[in-house]
Amino acid sequence: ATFYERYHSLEDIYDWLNRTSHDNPTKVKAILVGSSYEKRPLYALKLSFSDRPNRKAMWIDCGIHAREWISPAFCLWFVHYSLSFYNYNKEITEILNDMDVYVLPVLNPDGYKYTWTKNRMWRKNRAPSQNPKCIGVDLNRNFDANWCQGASPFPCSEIYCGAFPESEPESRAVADFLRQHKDSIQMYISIHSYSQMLLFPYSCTLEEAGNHNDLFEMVQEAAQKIKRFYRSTYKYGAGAKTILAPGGSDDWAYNLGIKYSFTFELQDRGEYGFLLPPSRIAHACNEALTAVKTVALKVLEKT
Ligand code: 0X9
Ligand code: ZN
Repeated sequence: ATFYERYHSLEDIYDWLNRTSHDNPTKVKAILVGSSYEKRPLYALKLSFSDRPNRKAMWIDCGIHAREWISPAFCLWFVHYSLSFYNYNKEITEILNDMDVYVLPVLNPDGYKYTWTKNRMWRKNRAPSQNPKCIGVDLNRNFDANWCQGASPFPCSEIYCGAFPESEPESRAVADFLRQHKDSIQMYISIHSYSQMLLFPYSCTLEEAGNHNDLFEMVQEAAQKIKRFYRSTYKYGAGAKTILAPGGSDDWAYNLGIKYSFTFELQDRGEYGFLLPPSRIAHACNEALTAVKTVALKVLEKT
C-alpha cells in the first residue's frame, strides 16, 4: 500500500505537511491557523496553482472528530491528488485554475493524538471542564449556530457544546480564519465519517436554506456519480432531516455568508464504522473526491 493508503500518526502528518510544502514551494504554502488546547499547531495548506486574477477559494477541513480516521486520510489524499493530477485530470485542473484551496488536515490534533495512544474511540477535543472526570468539547457543537439548542450542556456528554460559542481554541481558530477570508471563500466542506451522507445546511433548524434547491442538486449529482463510478450509496439532503444538531461548522459558515457549505460523511455504513480498514482508504477517498470535484465544478458554474 502507498503512503496515502495507510493511516498516519499525528507526528507523521506534521512531517508530511512540512515535506509537502517544502517540495512544492510554488504551489503549496503552510499557514498557521491557530493552536489547540494542548498547544499543538493547526496548519492548513493553501493550494494555489494558478495566478489568474479574481480567484475564488474553497476550504476543506478534516479531523474535527478524533476517531474518524478516514477524514484526515482524505485531506492528505486530496492534496496528493491535486499535486499529481493538475494538468492531467480535466476536472481538478479546472477547479485549481479558478480556485485556491485551503486544506486543514487535522482540526482536532489533541483528540487525534489521543485516539492513537489512549482511546481509539475518542471524539471530542481534550480541554478539561469544571468536572475533573469529564474531558473534552464536541467541536462540531461549539460553533455559533443555534449554539447548544439541542446539544448537551453537560461536560460528560459526547456532544458537549462547551461553555460558550467558540470557547475552544480549535473552533475559534477556524472561525477567525473564515471570518478573515470570507470575501474570497465561496465554499466550505467539512469531512467526517461514517454513514455515507452528503449534507448541507441547515442541521440546526428544520428551516430550509435560501439556496436549498441549488445545494440539493449539487449533492444529488455527486451521489449519482459515486453510485455510477463506485457502486456505493450515499444519502443526501439538509442535515436536520437526518440528525437535528446545532453548533456545527457547516451551518455557522453558511450563516457567515459561505453559501456553498457541506458536511460529507465518508464510508462506511456501519460494518466497520470508525474502524474502517486501511484497505478501504482508496475506495472511500475516491468517492469523496468525486463529491468534492462535482460540487466545486457546480459552484464555479454558479458564481
Ligand atoms: O453530528 C455530527 O457532528 C456529524 N456526524 S458525526 O457522526 N460524524 O458526528 C454530522 C454533522 C452535520 N452537520 C451539523 N450537525 N451541523
Ligand atoms: Zn464527525
